[in-house]
Amino acid sequence: MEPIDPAFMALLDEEYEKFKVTDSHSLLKKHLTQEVFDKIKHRVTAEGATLHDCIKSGLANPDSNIGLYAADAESYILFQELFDPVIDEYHGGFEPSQFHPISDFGDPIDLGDLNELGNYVLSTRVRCARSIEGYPFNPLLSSEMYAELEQDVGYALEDLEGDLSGKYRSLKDISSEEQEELLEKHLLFKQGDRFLEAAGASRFWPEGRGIFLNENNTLVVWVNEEDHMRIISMQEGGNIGEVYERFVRAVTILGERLPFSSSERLGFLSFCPTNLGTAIRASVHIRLPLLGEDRQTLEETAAKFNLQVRGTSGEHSEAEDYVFDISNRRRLGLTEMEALKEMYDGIREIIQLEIDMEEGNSQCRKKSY
Ligand code: ADP
Ligand code: CIR
Repeated sequence: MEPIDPAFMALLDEEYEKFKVTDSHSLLKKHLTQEVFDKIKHRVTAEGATLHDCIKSGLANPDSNIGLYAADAESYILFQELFDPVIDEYHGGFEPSQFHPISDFGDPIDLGDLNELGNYVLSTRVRCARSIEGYPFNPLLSSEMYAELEQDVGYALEDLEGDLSGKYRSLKDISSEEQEELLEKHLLFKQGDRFLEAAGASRFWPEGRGIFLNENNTLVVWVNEEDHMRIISMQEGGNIGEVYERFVRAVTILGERLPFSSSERLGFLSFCPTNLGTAIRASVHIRLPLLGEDRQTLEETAAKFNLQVRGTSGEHSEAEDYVFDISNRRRLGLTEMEALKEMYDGIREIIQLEIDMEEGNSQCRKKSY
C-alpha cells in the first residue's frame, strides 16, 4: 500500500486537534488518546482503509455513543490499539487476550412467552449483522461491489422454503410511499442517518440496497444498509421462543449458502464494533408507563441486566406513548443463547418492576380512601 499523502495527513491532524477539544462522551473520544493517535495514524490496510475511514463518523458527530466503524475486516487488527479498548468497554469486558466462544444457538424451546405476566410486550425482534467474506465494509465498497453483493445475497434468498419463503426487492423498485409504510411498520431501515452517512455508508445510494420479506413479514433481510446483511425475525407479542426459532433456521440456511466473514477472536465481523461476536440484538417493543415516567430507574435497571434502552423508532429516537425498545447490549464474549437469555431474564425483571410499581400505586390509592 502507498504511504499516506502528507496533505491528507495534515488534514487528519487538524481534524483530530479540533476533536480533542470537543465535549464528546463517545468511546472514540475516550480511547483515541494523543498517544494512540500518533501510533496508528500512518497505517493503511491492504484494501486501502485509513484511520480516517474508521473515525470520520465520530469526528463529524461528537454526540456519537461510539463514533468508530471498521472500514474492512483488517481494520480490527491494524487499528487494534483503538478498537480493542472500545470493544472491551462496549461489550462489558472483553480483553485483548480473550476469544469469543464457539457459536451455540441453544434450543429456542428454553425461551417462553415474555407476556406470561401481562401484556406489556407489543412485539419481539431478533436480528444479526452478517458480512460476506471477500468484500470490505461500506467506506471501501465501489458501486460495482454493491451490485455484486446484492446479486450474491439475492441468489441466497431465492428458494427459501415454507414460512421462510418470500421476495427480495431492490430499494429503487419500491415507491417512496411504500418505503414510508414499511418504515412505519418497523420493517425497513431508515435513510439519511447522519452517523452512517458520515461513516461513508450512504455512498451510491440506493445502488445495491434492498429488502427481503417473507409472506407474513416475520422474516426480513436488509441488504447493504449498515452491513452487507441484517437478518431479522420479528412478530407481534412476546413469544420470543417462536421468533428466535425462525431466526436460527434462517441464519443457519443462509450461512450454508453464503461465506459469512468471521475471525477466531472476534466471532462474526461487521461494520460497527458493537456488532461483533454473535452480532445479535434481541429486542422488545415494550410499553412501560410507570418506568417511562422514571427514566433514571428504567436506565439503571436496564444497565443492571446488561440491557440497552432505545426509542420506539430505534437508535437515536424518542419513546412514543411510553413504548421503549429494550435489547441485550453485549453481543461479543457470550454465546447466542446466552445473549438471548440475558435479554429474556432482564425483560422479565423489568416487567416485574413495572407490576410492583402499579401495585404500589394501587396500595397508595387504597390507603388514601
Ligand atoms: P438495529 O436493530 O437494526 O440495530 P435500529 O435500532 O435502528 O437498528 O432498529 C431498526 C428498526 O427495528 C426500527 O424501526 C425499530 O423501531 C425496529 N425494532 C426494533 N426492535 C423492535 C421490536 N421489538 N418490534 C418492532 N420493531 C422493532
Ligand atoms: C454512535 O456511535 O452513536 C453510532 N455510530 C451508533 C453506534 C452503535 N449503537 C449503539 O451502541 N447504541
